[in-house]
Amino acid sequence: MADAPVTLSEHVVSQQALLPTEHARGVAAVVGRIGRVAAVIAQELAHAALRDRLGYAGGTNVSGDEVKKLDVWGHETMLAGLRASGGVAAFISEESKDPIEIHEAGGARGLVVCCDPVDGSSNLDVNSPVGTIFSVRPSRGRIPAGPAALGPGTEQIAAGYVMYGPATVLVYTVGQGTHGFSLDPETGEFLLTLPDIRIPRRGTVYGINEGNFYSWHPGQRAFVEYLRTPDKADGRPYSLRYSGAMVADVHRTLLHGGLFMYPADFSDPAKPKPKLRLLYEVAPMGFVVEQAGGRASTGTGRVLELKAEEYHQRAAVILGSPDDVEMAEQFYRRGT
Ligand code: AFP
Repeated sequence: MADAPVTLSEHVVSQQALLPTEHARGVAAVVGRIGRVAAVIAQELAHAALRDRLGYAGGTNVSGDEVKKLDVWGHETMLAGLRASGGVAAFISEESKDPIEIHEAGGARGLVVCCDPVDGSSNLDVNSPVGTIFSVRPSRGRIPAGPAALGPGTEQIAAGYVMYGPATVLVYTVGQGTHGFSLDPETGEFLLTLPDIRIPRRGTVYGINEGNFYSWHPGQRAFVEYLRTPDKADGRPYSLRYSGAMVADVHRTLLHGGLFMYPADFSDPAKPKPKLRLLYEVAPMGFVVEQAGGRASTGTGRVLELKAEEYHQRAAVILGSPDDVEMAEQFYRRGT
């Protein structure tokens, strides 16, 4: 008889031994809780059009994005879930300018969670994939706990994402490989379907918003020109796939290899302007991809070594198959 599938809760418990002792139980509780919140978000997304939950809430968030009703609802739902986990000392969310301190869970064991509850929300009105991205760090007893999130991404002790697509998939790491689960809509349970994901060394697909081509760094432009120049023996041209939701583009890259890139806007070379947020988009995805054998770079350095100076800081990212990311860095070094 086939073995019963491993549930997310069982898997997280089995990973506890790999975590620093003081955080093992807290991380298991937080990741398990994010899985439960994700199942609720998946349900809400499926019913959103029927319940008049699509469209704008009015106003913009701290990053200047127009806020959707589901962004607000996702933030409140995630906050309630993390509060209930009992282990979260601070919550940093795309939808809140300042960290939300949760005093009852302070102390050395308290965790800081950075999260984009509904990432890619501009896809919602056209029924295309969206996601949740999360990152967990130790607070080390700091009060307030929020500033503990500003260290380099190497301080993350867990990270992952949920993709709400044809199926809902949760992928996470605690620093010992990257593992994927599919939501069983009948039971609300996430079941292990992608154990120990390994990204191919090189891919055949790249994902980037090519509409921004003329505002990129010259090395970035030269690299994309190279990817689309035919050379059969070298496996080029690469195919272009881009969904507008980082989670969907990273998930494809993780499974099939290749690249996801969101480079900075270099229209003013003295002041390059990246778009994606470091704490709850770039750093957690960097951790997940590295743990699957991939690489995550800014074009000139490792993403996980970037330190944030503020909570909603932005960073450039080129992530994916290690050989492809290495190639991108070579073009940045050459500059053309
Ligand atoms: P929204 O949540 O505002 O839709 O932004 C999504 C996102 O942060 C990320 O998920 C995408 O990769 C990226 O922005 C898409 O940005 P462009 O629309 O500029 O390509």
